[in-house]
Amino acid sequence: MDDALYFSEQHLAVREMVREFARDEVAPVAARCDADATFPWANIKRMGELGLLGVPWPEDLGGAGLDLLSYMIVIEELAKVDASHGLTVSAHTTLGTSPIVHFGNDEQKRRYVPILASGRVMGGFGLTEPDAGSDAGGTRTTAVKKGDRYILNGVKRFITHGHVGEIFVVTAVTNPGQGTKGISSFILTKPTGDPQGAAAAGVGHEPSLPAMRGFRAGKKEDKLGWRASDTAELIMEDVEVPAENRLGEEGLGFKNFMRTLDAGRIGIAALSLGIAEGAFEEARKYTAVRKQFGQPIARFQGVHFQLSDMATEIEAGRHLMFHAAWLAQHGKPFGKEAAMAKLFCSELAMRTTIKALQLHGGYGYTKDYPVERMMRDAKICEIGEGTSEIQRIVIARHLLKEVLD
Ligand code: COS
Repeated sequence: MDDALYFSEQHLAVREMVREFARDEVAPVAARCDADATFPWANIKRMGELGLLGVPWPEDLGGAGLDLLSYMIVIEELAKVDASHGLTVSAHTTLGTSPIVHFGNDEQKRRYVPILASGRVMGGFGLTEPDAGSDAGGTRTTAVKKGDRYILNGVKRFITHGHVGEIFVVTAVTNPGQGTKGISSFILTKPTGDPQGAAAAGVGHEPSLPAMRGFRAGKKEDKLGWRASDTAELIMEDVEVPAENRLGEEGLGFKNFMRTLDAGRIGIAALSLGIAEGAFEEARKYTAVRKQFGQPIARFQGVHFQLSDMATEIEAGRHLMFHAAWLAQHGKPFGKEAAMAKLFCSELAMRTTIKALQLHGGYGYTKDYPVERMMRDAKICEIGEGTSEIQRIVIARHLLKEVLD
C-alpha cells in the first residue's frame, strides 16, 4: 500500500515513534510476559507518557489529540511485536474510554477521561456475561432504581482489565421485558486488583475514585494467547451506583455499546493485521538464513508461493482496515466495512501465523522463536469483540437491508 494514500507526515512520525518503542521496550519483555502471564505495568507507564493510552481523545480531556488513523497505526505497530500490548491499548481506549467520550455528559467526561487517557488507571467494558456472548442482548445483570441510586447485581465475563482496571462501563437491564431497549449502561469504579504491581510502576491506582462496595473482580482467566493482557470476571453484588453514573439515557445502553463495537472492530482488525505482519516478517527473515539441501530455504519455489500468498493477503487486509478507519474518521457509515476488516484480518492473522510457523519447521514450535506466540495470539482475534460468525451476520444484514426492506 502506498503510504501517501492514507498517511500524512504526522502519521508517519507517530508510526516511527511507536516502532521505536515496540522495538526497544516491548520486544525485550514480550516472551517473558507471555510465559508468566504478567501485566506489563512498566510499559503501561511508558505508554501513558508517550500518549499511547489516549491517542484519539482531545487534548483538553488529557488525550493526544490525534486522529483515528493514528490510533490504528499505534495498535498495528504494537501488535507486530506483541499482540497483548496492542490489545491493552485497544481495549482501554475503544472499549474502556470511548463510551464515556461519546455518550458521557460533560461532568462524566471531565471526571473520568483524563485519568484514563493519561494511563493513570486502566479502563474496561462490561458487556459479555456467562449467558450473553454473541447474544449481547441477553444481558442478565440488573439495575434497579432506588431513590437517587441504582442497585446492580450480576456477573460480567472475559472482561479485559477486569482484574487490573479501576473504571468500567457496564450494561444492565433497567426495564425488564423491553428486550434490548430495556438495557442501560453505567460507570462503575473499584480499586485495582494488583496494587503491588501498580505501586511498583507508579500508575494503575487513583485514590480519588470511589471503591464501590460489592463491585470486584472474580476469576482471572488463564488464556492460550494474549497472555500479557488482563482478562477477568467482574462481579456485582448489590452495588449502589449513584444515578449520576448512568451513561446516557435509560434504554440506550445496548445501542451505544453496539456503536462502540462497530469502531472496536477496526481496532481488532488493526491488531490482527499487526500480528500477521509480524509473523510474515519473522518468516521472511528466517527463510533467508535457514539452510536445507545446501541453500537457504527462501530459494525454493514452495517457499516463494507461501510468502507471496501471505504478503498479498496482508496487502488486502491493510486496504480493508485503513479504508474502514478512513470512513469512520470522515464521519461516513463504516459498520459494514469495519465488520469486513475485522473478519478478514482476524482470519488472515490465523492463516498467516500458521504458515509462518510451518516455514520455521520444528523450531517454530518452540519458544525460541516468536511465531508460536503469534499463532496463539491470533486465534482469539477470530472470537473477541464479535466472532467471525457475528461479523458475517453484521455484513449480511448490511448487504440485504435494502432488498429485504
Ligand atoms: N449501531 C447502532 N444501533 C444498532 C447496531 C449498531 N451497530 N446494531 C444494532 N443496533 C440497534 C438496532 O437498530 C435495534 O434498534 P431498533 O429496534 O431501534 O432498530 C437494536 O439495536 C437491537 O438490534 P438487533 O435487533 O439487531 O439486536 P440482536 O439482538 O438481533 O443482535 C447482533 C444483533 C447479533 C449484531 C449483536 O447482538 C452483536 O453484535 N452481538 C455480538 C456482540 C459482541 O461483539 N460481543 C463481543 C464482546 S464485547 S468486547
